[in-house]
Amino acid sequence: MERTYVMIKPDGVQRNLIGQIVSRFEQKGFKLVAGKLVTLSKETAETHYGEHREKPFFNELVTFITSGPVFAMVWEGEQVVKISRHLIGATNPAEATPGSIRGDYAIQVGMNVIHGSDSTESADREIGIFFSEEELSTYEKNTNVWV
Ligand code: DAT
Ligand code: MG
Repeated sequence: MERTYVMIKPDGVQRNLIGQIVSRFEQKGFKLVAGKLVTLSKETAETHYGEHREKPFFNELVTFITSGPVFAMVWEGEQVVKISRHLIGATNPAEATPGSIRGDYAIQVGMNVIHGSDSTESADREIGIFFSEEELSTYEKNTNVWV
């Protein structure tokens, strides 16, 4: 079954949005496989955002993402990577549709509340950065047949 890496950024944690955001993924029908509150080191942040190393906003991004605890999660389900990106909304909250997480909770592109993997390859890579195999729970839900 497909898995994705989702991370509530320091602004989302500080603004008490963990519960509401987790609820959206639960209500959609996805399964929580792992979750923890963690403060990223500079090295972990630079690895996670490695694809943006040459971008002008890279230093600002690393400073922000390491500024306080993030809530790191792994969610599982059919097409969870693509559907999570829809739940999350466009990178720039000014373009994110109302009803999406960024559309409802964020204003600035630099502080857009949440991260979600953009492909199954990114998901595998990012899950590997943040979680060990033992931290990923394998279990069945009785609602599987309905959702
Ligand atoms: P996403 O988080 O939607 O996958 P991304 O991978 O292009 O977006 O960028 C990673 C993060 O970097 C993004 O969530 C916020 C920040 N960022 C992107 N573009 C930016 C910009 N033009 N100015 C400032 N921060 C930016
Ligand atoms: Mg991205």
